[in-house]
Amino acid sequence: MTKSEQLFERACKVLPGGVNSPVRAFRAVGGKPRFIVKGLGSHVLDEDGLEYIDYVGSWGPMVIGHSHPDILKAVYDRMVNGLSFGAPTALEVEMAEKMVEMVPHIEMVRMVNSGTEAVMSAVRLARGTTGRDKIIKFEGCYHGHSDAMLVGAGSGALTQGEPDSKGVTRGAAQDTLMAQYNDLASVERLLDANHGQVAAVIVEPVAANMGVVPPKDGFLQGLRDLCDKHGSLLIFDEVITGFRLAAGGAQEYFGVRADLVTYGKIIGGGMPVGAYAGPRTLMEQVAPCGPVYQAGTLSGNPVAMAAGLTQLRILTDHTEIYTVMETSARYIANHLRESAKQHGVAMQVNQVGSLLCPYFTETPVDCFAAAKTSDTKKYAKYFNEMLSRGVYLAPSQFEAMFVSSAHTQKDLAFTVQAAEESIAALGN
Ligand code: KE4
Repeated sequence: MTKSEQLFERACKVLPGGVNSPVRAFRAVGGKPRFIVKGLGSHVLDEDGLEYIDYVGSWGPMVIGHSHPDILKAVYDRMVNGLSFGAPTALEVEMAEKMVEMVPHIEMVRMVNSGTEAVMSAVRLARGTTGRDKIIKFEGCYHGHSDAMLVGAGSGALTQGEPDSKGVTRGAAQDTLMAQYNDLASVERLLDANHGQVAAVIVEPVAANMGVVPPKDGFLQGLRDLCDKHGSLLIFDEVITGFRLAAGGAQEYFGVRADLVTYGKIIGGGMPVGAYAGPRTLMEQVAPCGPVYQAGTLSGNPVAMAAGLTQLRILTDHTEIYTVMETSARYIANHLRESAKQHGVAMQVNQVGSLLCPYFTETPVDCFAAAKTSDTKKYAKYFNEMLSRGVYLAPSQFEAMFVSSAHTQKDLAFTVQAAEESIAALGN
């Protein structure tokens, strides 16, 4: 047995499924997860000394690569003076000021500890400020595991084969309405049928939990217009797209204003951080200055702020990173398409900014129903072929490839060569 296999055997005795988050268990792709000991730049090393080019990047946070020296130094310098106080620190102020500086249309921020917590809190704020109960989300979009969001969810919930989780009560789910991504009519029907009852529409500006599905032209602006018409708030869940598509996230990238925005991943620099943000009129409704309660022992943790703030500062000081990442992602996408064509493998490749995803289907993937036509068994074989060649992809068809600024030309060339060989192997 390999060291990873030995660790997984032990893990399964004390951790549900041997993991602390379902998608890590490799159940959608078969085989056993690799236990990682080190990350540096675009590479990770597992317990058996095998090295991989990493396109998971902790599911998005590692946008400038693992173990960036400036981030490690900031964390060290902060933690030697104590890890957590449960009292305000200057770093939290600097972090919020930085986010307000980078992101259009936000004036205030509240830090939390995960994307789930950010979404849960933003939904409560939307309900509290509108006095309305219902929320519209999109089938196949994932917004974390709070009860109201585990209805028709994507990401790990999808591959579990039980999109609606056990334990979510009818009461918790009844106010969550389901629309179809890239289908404005499905949203309008729900808004009309629930006139005056919809607090918010929550959307991933790029759906990155059903693979990667970009918004059709006019879709996001259409949501903005529908929300304005119906007095509902528009929530952009930017846990993945925030600070990744552009310094100002999807609002900047697509030029569409959201009322509330949720964050995670990149703003923690690899540490557990989430946040929700918006205009003062909404955010001042949050306790202690308003009636919408939300709290957290480790919210704004100074060590996590040191990591996240350093990463944000690097992104704003080097905005060329965004062009570099998009160019790298487009390079991989184009080569995947060429290899699939060369070997007669049905493949669609969606790419937006530094996010991309290959689907094994003849159907262009512009919605959840199309994403589900992908041959997930073929994805599993492709995943394992790539893993065996030293390229670590998301262990599920319904996730994204995360390209970072740390992926070098050598990494890209290696990746597309491995992909060409892996795709060729699919044909056999
Ligand atoms: P967390 O609670 O996992 O920090 O964030 C939840 C969340 C919210 N919104 C969006 C758009 C998200 O993508 C996520 C979490 N993303 C998944 C990856 N698709 C996390 C990976 C995992 O669950 O282990």
